[in-house]
Amino acid sequence: MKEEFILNNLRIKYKVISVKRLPELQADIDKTEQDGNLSNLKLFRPYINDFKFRVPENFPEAKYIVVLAIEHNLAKVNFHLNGQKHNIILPHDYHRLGASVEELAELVEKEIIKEAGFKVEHNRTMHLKLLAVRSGLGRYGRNNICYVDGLGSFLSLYTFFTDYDFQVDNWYDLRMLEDCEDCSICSDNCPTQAIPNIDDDEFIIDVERCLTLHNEKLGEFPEWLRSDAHNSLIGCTRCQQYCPANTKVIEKIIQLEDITEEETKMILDGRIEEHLSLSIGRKLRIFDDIKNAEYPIPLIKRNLELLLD
Ligand code: B12
Ligand code: SF4
Ligand code: SF4
Repeated sequence: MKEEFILNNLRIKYKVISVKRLPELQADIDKTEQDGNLSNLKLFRPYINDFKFRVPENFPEAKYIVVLAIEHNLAKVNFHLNGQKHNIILPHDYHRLGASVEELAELVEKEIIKEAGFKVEHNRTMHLKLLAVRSGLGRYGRNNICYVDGLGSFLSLYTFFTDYDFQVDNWYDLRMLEDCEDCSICSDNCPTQAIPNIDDDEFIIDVERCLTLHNEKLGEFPEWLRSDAHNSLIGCTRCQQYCPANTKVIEKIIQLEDITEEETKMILDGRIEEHLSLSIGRKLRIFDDIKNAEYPIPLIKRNLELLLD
């Protein structure tokens, strides 16, 4: 079975996993919780509170889950200020993927299922890395991120339930990348020491220390967080940037449209002018609507100031 496609110039790989495996997937998470490895921090819990490995209530006939890994590369953007150009990284998870959920659903229907009459429904309430690793699509890196052969870690994961019966039983151990065995580059480069040391028998990062948890939301930074830890407009790239398993994909950078002097000044002055804000949101590919922006201008202002300092 062909398990790789190109859509809108993006490489896509997939695997399927039977819904019969859902209780075992939930048991993985329950065990992580029981072992005390799932942080209770108020800032973290809302990300996963609604997650549950189960068949959706409105789709009881679902038989399989299709797990897609879609190429999603790092982006860079120039902010112009006082005659200077500041080239800043916007990690892959923050700028919009070059394919919509509808296009991905269509790919599942037409290229993967290939038979008419089956339902395909996107799901947002499951732990995606675990699904990808258990289905055999990817493996965990020491940095706790999922790697897929040929895509490295610069990818986004999507899942769709379907009532089509693939008649396969994919189920793999929780595997770590072979490259990680004698490597500690991500742990050495993590600016907040969130990644377990090579000698630790641990595979889950200390999410409370992960810079991303703190800088992708508006709010106060914890006192221990040094301002020089910040390296990207939102999130952090340090544990993927120098990873040997990313050598082939790290150079595939998307250059976004420059943010002009006028736009940079508007951000830094803390003003919100609708037309400039919209233009910034579109250039960064992070929002089209300033009222419902997940990463609004005040968040960009706070993070940009830290980087320019
Ligand atoms: C919550 C969340 C966060 C939190 C917590 C991160 C974390 N490590 O869990 C914060 C805000 C910190 C975060 C940060 C980032 N995130 Co995030 N995040 C999520 C989210 C919503 C849920 C993740 C989750 O379920 N965590 C709970 C933990 C317990 O799950 P787990 O990591 O799979 O844990 C398993 C392993 O540890 C394993 N395990 C146990 N024992 C053993 C033994 C061995 C040998 C092995 C190998 C494994 C193993 O068991 C655990 C489960 O039982 C997903 C989207 C989704 N719906 O899944 C995106 C997601 C994981 N994030 C993503 C990204 C890109 C990032 C960032 C890179 C963004 C950035 N550039 O800054 C960083 C990376 C930080 C890092 N090093 O992990 C992508 C990852 C893509 C990929 N290639 O894996 C996802 C899938 C979103 C997407 N759109 O595709 N994220
Ligand atoms: S930097 Fe090294 S240890 Fe970390 S994920 Fe990459 S290969 Fe594994
Ligand atoms: S995203 Fe940054 S802070 Fe979080 S684990 Fe990776 S290197 Fe550390």
